[in-house]
Amino acid sequence: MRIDIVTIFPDFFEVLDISLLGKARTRGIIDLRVHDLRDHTHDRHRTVDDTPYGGGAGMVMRPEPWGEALDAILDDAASEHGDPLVVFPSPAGELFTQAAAGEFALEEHIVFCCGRYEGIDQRVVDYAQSRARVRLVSLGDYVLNGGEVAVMAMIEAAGRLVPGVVGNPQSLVEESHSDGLLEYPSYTKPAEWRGLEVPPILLSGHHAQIAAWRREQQLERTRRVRPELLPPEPAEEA
Ligand code: 6GU
Repeated sequence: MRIDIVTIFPDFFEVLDISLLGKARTRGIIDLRVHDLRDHTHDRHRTVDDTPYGGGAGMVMRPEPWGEALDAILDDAASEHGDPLVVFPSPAGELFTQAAAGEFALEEHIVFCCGRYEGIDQRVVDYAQSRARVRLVSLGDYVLNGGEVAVMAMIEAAGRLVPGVVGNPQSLVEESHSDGLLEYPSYTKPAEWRGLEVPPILLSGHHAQIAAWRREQQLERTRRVRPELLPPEPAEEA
């Protein structure tokens, strides 16, 4: 899988050299390339932003450097990688969910465009749409200063679903959101710690009862903190 990131803060992504994603890169499973948007400016101050048409607070990212950066990546990839997806992290986008992470993991080539300031000139999105499939994706209902942290989260969530990145595929099946519910609580040795005991059922060796207990824990947790994830209760008879 090829991933390109365009940003004014390329150093942000150095952490992707470490951990599971770093290993996937050295092993050639993920080909990740980070690009400095300012390399596509041509003025002495390497300007990437300007004041918004129509007025208002903040600055908007100018379209020209983005157009050049996208052309360079998409032209370079055209022969090698099929049908790219261009992702704009944006609080105005669709919600990034486990399902979206799973879809990203199936892509051959994703280009992440990290906006800063009040956003990117809308024509950049329109232009990208003329060359590739485009998705605007939000991490949640809060505002970050830029797309970098959001892209890091999306790459981590999608990257670990790419075959070969996570060692034991079963660990992907038994985690929060994989079945639409929150994960059950986990315990390891010692069986008693600071007066706190591991639930005895987990020490019983009764696999079916353990599975049933874990399921109940998942349902209880989900009801308590994320009831909107549960299927709607059947309506009462009149
Ligand atoms: Cl993807 N970008 C920004 N700037 N803020 C966000 C976000 C993305 N998702 C939630 N807040």
